[in-house]
Amino acid sequence: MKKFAFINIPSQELERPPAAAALLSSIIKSIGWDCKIFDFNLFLNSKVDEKAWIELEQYWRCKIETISDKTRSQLDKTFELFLKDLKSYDPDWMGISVFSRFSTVSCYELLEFLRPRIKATIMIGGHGIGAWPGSLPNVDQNTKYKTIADFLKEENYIDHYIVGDGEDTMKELLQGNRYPGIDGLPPIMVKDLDSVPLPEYTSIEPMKYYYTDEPGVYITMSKGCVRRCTFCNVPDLWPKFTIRNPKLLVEEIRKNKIEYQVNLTHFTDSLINGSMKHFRELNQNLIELKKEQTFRPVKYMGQFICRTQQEQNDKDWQLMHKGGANLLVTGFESFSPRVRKHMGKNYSNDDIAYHFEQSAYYGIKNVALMFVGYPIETEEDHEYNKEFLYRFQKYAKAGAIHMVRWGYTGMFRDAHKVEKPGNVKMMLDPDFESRFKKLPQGLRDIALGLGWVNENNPKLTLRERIRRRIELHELSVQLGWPQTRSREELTILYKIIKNLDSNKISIEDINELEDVLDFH
Ligand code: B12
Ligand code: SF4
Repeated sequence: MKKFAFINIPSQELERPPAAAALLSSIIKSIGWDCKIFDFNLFLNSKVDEKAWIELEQYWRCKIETISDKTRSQLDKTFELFLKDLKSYDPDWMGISVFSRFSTVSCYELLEFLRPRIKATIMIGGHGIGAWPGSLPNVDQNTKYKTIADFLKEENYIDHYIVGDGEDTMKELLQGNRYPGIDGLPPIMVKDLDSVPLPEYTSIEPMKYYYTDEPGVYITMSKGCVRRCTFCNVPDLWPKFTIRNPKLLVEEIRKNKIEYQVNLTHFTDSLINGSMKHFRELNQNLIELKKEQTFRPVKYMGQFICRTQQEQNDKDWQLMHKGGANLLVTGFESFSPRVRKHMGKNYSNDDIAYHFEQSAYYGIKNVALMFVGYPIETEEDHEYNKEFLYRFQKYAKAGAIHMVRWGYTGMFRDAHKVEKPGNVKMMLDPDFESRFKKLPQGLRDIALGLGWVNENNPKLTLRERIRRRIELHELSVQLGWPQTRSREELTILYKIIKNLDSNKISIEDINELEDVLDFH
């Protein structure tokens, strides 16, 4: 029997087991192979001291270019121990999961160590493999290759890479077939989510992870989105909305409770209520499951879209409550109907009020995602956002709004997506361009993403966007709204605004930008 070592690497949260490892290992087993998961992220955490861990986290995130000798020695020792474990398994193939672009440095380091020491055929996959290789340590301004994956393949660190969804593609590659997504072929989405086997956590039990309240797992109900908002990359990653049969989902939730004592499901979906029909069915099936005493504590959280009152009613909220809805991460984005319409969101302010009213009634918490400085946003639109804070303050105080995030102060990598004839024509401030010349490309793109002006709304300069962001922050604090991760973002914005007059924004000022502006 062929053996596959599936390796999970930093940087990833240690709150729950890695979803890709649990899912793809199960798929590998379904074709008759043996598969063992090696969570190098957790392994490393158990082997190095706290100081080294913190330094390494910075290193993985490209914040520092080298690590201290002490940390290096701990890392090298851990690599040796990890190699021992791997060798005792003696895999024919190895797969490394590169979760995001913050996993590329660790991927490169691990491969540099493992490649000469192990015979197995190596593949990589995950969202991070499309990142630019210039940010890797000791890879000088590597403009020859477009992505980390190309670089690693051409320089013989790996044998194969898979772009996009891994469910079908990995199986095809292991069976020796050519298939979209493999080694540079344009990818396609997973064909049928219902035929994918259920994930397994046998060697990565949820209890082993550093959960905040209680152990949980990630579950994918759907991929893609039913909308195409101007600022969002989800429709680019998954062009078609595809969803799993609710019965199978509940089977997975049941299995996770019985086998791993897990009550909490964290859906990875861009929106869990993308199809109202499926969502109702899911809740109905969960209500059935929860009739049995053991499953009563089962609950879920996930990203949500605000729906109009024509699309839902009180009964839907009751169903959600009974089905175990616990926390909804909801992108309301703006309280200005005009701004929302431009974004591609069609609910009204009354619909938002209804959403909060129902949430509060049924004890369902919300994280409200809001957007400051959208390209067509005027002073009047900004006033609407302030009104949002006054109008729904009672829900924030009562806990129905668990947190608000005033984020994304206007970063557009793909400016043409928000451009609409007549009201948006994006321009890059040329001065920013020259100022950011020396930054690594990945960071430069992000920094430049800040420097836009909409020719048709010229008053909305970077300075004005930052002013609005800070005003909303101050008002949120004054009204007692709990907020998410704002300290780092505001520190950067503050540094930028401080230096805007002298036009001396330096790399140090915006070094942490990537961490704070591109969250979701
Ligand atoms: C849950 C989640 C989080 C959680 C938990 C992350 C964790 N486990 O540590 C939180 C909120 C903490 C988070 C943080 C971040 N996230 Co996040 N996150 C997600 C989300 C919603 C689900 C991920 C998931 O578990 N999916 C389910 C599993 C099964 O899928 P998967 O891991 O993507 O794996 C699939 C493929 O990638 C591939 N694959 C994966 N590994 C392998 C390995 C091999 C060998 C092969 C062949 C294939 C393969 O096959 C799998 C099945 O299709 C995704 C969006 C999404 N819907 O996928 C974003 C997403 C992955 N996150 C993203 C980003 C940018 C981040 C952050 C960098 C944000 C930030 N600025 O801080 C951080 C980075 C994480 C870190 N700690 O450093 C981006 C990644 C884009 C990119 N190219 O880098 C995504 C795609 C969101 C987006 N719309 O852009 N994230
Ligand atoms: S912002 Fe939300 S609703 Fe809009 S396309 Fe992205 S995931 Fe879908």
